[in-house]
Amino acid sequence: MKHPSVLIFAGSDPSGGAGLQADIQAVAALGAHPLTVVTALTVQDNDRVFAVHPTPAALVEQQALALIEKINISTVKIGIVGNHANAEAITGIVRRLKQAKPELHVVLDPVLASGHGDTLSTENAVQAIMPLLPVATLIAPNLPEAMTLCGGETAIDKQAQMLLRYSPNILIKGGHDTGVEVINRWFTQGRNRAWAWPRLGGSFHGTGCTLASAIAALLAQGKPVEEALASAQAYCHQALLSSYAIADGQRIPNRSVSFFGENA
Ligand code: PXL
Repeated sequence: MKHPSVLIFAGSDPSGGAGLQADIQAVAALGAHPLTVVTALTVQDNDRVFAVHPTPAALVEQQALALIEKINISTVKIGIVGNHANAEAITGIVRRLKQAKPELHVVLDPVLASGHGDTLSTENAVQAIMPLLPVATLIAPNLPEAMTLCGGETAIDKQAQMLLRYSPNILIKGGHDTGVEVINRWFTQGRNRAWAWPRLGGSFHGTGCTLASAIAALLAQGKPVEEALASAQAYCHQALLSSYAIADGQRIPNRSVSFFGENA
């Protein structure tokens, strides 16, 4: 029996708050192994993104091919892709994996901008990620992303219906809303569920990456989608409760927080 591996496509965040660095910590903390294909190098601190340099698409493909030819992939997690050519390359890899393993889970964090609204793509971010929507088995947008992906639609139920045309599971995350609770809504064929979490003060760098990677790590270990979503949110909440500051500004989720996997 081999350790379950999550194939991560993401950008490097030198601040260690978001992106690949966050993904590695979260996947490892929840008991899976992170395989990391770098899609972009970013220049940033814990608040602002100053530059994004996408990896050449051929190199994204080569990194992934070397891994998938040898290692069994339990789940795929996709963060920023950098540009459209990389999205196409990743889509090709995922389609190939799905041919061999149709039940493969693919978690897409459709990142359109950083927490501060800085761009994380060198092209129109929505057009860049479109090829990935139909290969995802879970799309997890925050509220601004859901609205933008759905052409300005503001009603969450309608956003979910539009996104369900692409993918069987949609998690619309309420972190950008106001109110004392953060409400995350899961939509799937035949079953919807919402989770409410106390809204914490302050702002955080890499919350979305942490959650999506935690979900992927749990799916990689065979957890059903609903259980993976519930436990990953509980873990993410713990990571935020014990977050720490490395400078003024956004705090870093503590992804090494001890977590025993109970559902909240
Ligand atoms: O949290 C979204 C995100 C994803 N990937 C990278 C990032 C960020 C936010 O800053 O820098 C590389």
